[in-house]
Amino acid sequence: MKKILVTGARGQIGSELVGKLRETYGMSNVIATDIRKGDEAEEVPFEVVDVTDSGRLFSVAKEHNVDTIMHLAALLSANAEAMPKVAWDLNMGGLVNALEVSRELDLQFFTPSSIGAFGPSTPKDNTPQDSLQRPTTMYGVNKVAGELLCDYYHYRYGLDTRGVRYPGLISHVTSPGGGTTDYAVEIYYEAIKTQAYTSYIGEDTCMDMMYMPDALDAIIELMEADPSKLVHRNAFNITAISATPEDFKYAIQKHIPEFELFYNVDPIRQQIADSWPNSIDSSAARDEWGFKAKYDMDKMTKEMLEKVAGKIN
Ligand code: AKB
Repeated sequence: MKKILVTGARGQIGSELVGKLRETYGMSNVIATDIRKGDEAEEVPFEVVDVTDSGRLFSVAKEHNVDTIMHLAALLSANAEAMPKVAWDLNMGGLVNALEVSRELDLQFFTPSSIGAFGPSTPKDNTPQDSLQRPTTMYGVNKVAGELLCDYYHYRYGLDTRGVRYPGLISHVTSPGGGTTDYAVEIYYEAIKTQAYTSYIGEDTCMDMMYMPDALDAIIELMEADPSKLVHRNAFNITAISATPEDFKYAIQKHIPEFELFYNVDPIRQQIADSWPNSIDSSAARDEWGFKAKYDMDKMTKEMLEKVAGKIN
């Protein structure tokens, strides 16, 4: 049975991953940590940890006797572009601290990369697992450096590091905040609230997306995968849906025919989106550890609209 410490546990992925891990491995075997204190009613174990404080991270990991770190604390792309130095300090400083703690305590390690690790010179369609990575955003620079660092800790120290490149993640539980793909979550809330949405991403811009349950399953499946089958270790391309804002509109209109989509493009986020792939090839993840998404656009849209309506109405 695993004993897992999750950083960034109150973020978009962490707030759902902790519950899923507790269902799978037991309540007391998942230590949620975040820089933000939880509310009183929050389920324990929970510890306040700032990942840039390596001493604190080490002592919490040691005290709880964990065997795995899932390191999620990071700034997303648009926030990282607005605060590049803060992003460097948090995204790289936090990662190297989490890797060092894992090395010292010999822990299994997971951290996500992103489609943001690709850049304008990467092949845009069906982007291969191993491809040109010259991103032009601070987030992308952090993600490529992070992928390489995780590979380095594996080759240099034999650490069991694993990771995926996430597309935009869509969830009705916790909003993302500060990402380029956030429109794909906001659109569902506005569809329910006002039957209209103004997208800051242009109508023809295609990006990969995934519904959160698939994203969570991917972590558990990869961490449980037989290491002898893994040719890659970190930064597996995974995807479920390649879509433009117009594709979301058509999917939503199947349930809310009066839904309207308008555009007011934000040049900064559009430039980031334009530097990312239209679609990525996830065959390495499928072949090496059996990744397969369960949600396509229609299945996700039906569930998102039901869940968001249940929250709002
Ligand atoms: C973002 O938009 O920054 C993230 C990502 C694709 O990594 N959702």
